[in-house]
Amino acid sequence: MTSDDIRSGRAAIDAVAGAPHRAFTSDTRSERTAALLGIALGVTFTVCFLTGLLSHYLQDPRPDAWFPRPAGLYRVTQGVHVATGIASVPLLLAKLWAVIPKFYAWPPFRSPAQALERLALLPLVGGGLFMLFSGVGNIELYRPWGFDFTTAHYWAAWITIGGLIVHLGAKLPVTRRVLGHPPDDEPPEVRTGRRRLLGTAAAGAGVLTLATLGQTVRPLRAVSVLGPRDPDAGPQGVPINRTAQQAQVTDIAQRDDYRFTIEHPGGTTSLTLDDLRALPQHEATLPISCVEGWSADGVWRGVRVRDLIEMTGAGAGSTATVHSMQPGSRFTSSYLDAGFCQDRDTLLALDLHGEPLHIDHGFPLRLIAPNRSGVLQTKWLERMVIT
Ligand SMILES: Nc1nc2c(c(=O)[nH]1)N[C@H]1C(S)=C(S)[C@@H](COP(=O)(O)O)O[C@H]1N2
Ligand SMILES: [Mo]
Repeated sequence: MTSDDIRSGRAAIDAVAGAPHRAFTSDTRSERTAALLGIALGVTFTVCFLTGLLSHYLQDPRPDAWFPRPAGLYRVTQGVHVATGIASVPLLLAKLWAVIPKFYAWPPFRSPAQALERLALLPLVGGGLFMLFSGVGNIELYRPWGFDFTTAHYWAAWITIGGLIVHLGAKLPVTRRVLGHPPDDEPPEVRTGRRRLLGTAAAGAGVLTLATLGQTVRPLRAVSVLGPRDPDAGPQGVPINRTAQQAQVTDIAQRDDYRFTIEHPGGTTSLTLDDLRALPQHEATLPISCVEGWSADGVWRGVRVRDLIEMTGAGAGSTATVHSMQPGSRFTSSYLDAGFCQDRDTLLALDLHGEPLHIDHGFPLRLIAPNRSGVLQTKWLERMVIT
């Protein structure tokens, strides 16, 4: 390719891109708009990253530093994670729109520092687009990809945040300069143009957030056109993550000779469903808070884990792991540290909303405990190991 070819190619790009970007051709204008959008994105990305790290940690079947109270905390942090991710979509699109002439600026860099700054755009823009596309796809239950979502989303987050840190460092002086001096000499049409772009991005973020938050904030259900889960739709008024059939437990979960076994330091105890029902029953109103962004309250009734521990003679410092009869999958067991074991609302539930659990909600027995991600509320229990 000759330099003439490059020049004529650039002229063609300018001809196409020039018209929509007329309002952003001046550096000062694009800098101020880009800086404001950058701040908004810096906030949403950081909050989304931190709540995402927490969520990732709490999907580990054995998180060892977590606590049962306040009961609804995880529901809020995960709602914030999904909401900030969704609000980032229009912000990122507006930001790319505002800075697009810079992507084909020539020469691409003038100093090694600028080369580094521009290189960091690759993980930042590429990673950011990947995070939002995969995240939104996952909550919309649209998963055309062949990779494991959790692993890819987690590692891409670190790559994106690395790019963000370099970018913020490089842009700090510019941001300070453009925000420190209000542009009094700015032509009115520039200000109008910026207000329109920022207004559109903010409105887009607001509408998208409202349209998905209904998955977890019940009063917003009516406007929740994008959330695929209605928190009221499902057997017994609670959505289902994986059905008994999908988990291949339909037959074994309904066997007449069902026994729940407790292995403890003093031996093994085997309980029938009638035995479990004969024990003191307790009620707790607790949410299922799925990592996929939906959550729903349930009124659960069953046996306290701490009563079972006491019954076996194990001490109050005991920990417990519950196991599902579901054949091998990542989330077929769940660990309860001493704090969770002793919480009055940590139940092996037999009933939901006054009826025996629907088979898809974990009949005959499931774990339900406060401040916990949905993936750790194991269904179709057959065994508990106390140590
Ligand atoms: N054995 C087993 N338990 C499980 C799951 C599963 O796939 N298998 N899914 C978990 C997930 S991801 C969630 S969000 C909750 C959902 O509970 P629900 O289907 O009763 O609403 O169950 C959890 N318990
Ligand atoms: Mo879930």
